[in-house]
Amino acid sequence: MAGQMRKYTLLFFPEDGNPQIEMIDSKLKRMFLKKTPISDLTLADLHIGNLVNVFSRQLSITGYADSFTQAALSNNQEHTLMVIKPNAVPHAGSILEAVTSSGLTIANLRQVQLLRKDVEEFYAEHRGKAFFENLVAFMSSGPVIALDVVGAGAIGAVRAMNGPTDSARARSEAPNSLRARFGKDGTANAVHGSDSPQSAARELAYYFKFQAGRGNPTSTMSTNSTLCIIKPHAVADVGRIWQTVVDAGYAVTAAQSFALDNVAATEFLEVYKGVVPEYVAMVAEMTSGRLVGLELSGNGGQAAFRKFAGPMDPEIARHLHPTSLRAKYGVDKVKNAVHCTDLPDDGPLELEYFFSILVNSSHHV
Ligand code: RTP
Ligand code: MG
Repeated sequence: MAGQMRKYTLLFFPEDGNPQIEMIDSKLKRMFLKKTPISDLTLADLHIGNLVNVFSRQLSITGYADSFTQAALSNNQEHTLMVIKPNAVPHAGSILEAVTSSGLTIANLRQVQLLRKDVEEFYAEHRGKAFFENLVAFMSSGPVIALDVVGAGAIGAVRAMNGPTDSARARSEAPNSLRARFGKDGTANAVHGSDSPQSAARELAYYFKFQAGRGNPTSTMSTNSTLCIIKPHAVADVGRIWQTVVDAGYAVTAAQSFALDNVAATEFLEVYKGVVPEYVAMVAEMTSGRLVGLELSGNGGQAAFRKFAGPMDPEIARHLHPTSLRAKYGVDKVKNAVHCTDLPDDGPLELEYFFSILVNSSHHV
């Protein structure tokens, strides 16, 4: 959106559950939006790098307006890199659920296949150690899922959740930790967490630097695969939805979070324009925050997954198909948890739109 970028100072007044906002045009130093109640914005949405939708206007949060805000908020908004290692990828849903239910937020997510040279770079500090070769072989043996995790004391919280490095020790000393639950041994220990703010900054850049993040996306674009979008409102439930899909027999062959701007959302939802009365609201939902795109493979592909998603209206889904995703996680016709491909012919196109076009486009951040 180069050329259309405007900067605003956003003032947020929490006011005990009746939040209000005010916006000032930074360049013109003029009131842009006078103090107005807003129902769907919370303090937790306001972290650097996040996208929020304010009265149909998509805003990207780029920095703190003053040092007071920085001091008050930055402690609550520590970022850390978490990696779900190859042996734990089948349990990704449960691990994501553990992260979010501990109060942390998943700000970004990417499933990639690392090459040996990528792993050697990431773990350069361990080069020469006895376990190094084993570690490189293990980390490049299958896909990993990188997570940008945000929240109060996120670095320490994730390391505590992960548990001791050695899985056997984790089982005896921290039986509820992720390494106790999903780790195999000293090296195949399920998860990684950054060990300091400096490591977190380096490691987040390693995976999430736009167009230079290490590792190759894993999408197959096969005819037996289909797109599943976990809509922004449902991302808080990403772990449970993910695990439900995997337990039903689908393989997650690609996963990435995307933040669509209006151009991208309009283009992607074009087929619904003039057909579905909720079209405008659907575009607004798709741009209201990050979504998670999944490529699901096997188990009957597009047609079967569409049934598994359930009828568009969650109310109807709860009557007709109570075990469907929309029955379980949907709120209404627009916030209906997931988008699935409706027309069989669109299957490959929709997959390509996300996992080939958008991943390289400036219309998502
Ligand atoms: P991490 O960095 O992954 O959170 O784990 P850590 O700090 O607890 O462990 P670190 O000593 O930094 O080692 C990095 C990773 O190398 C593998 N490793 N294998 N003796 C072994 O077999 C051994 N020791 C370390 C593990 O995958 C460990 O997480
Ligand atoms: Mg370490």
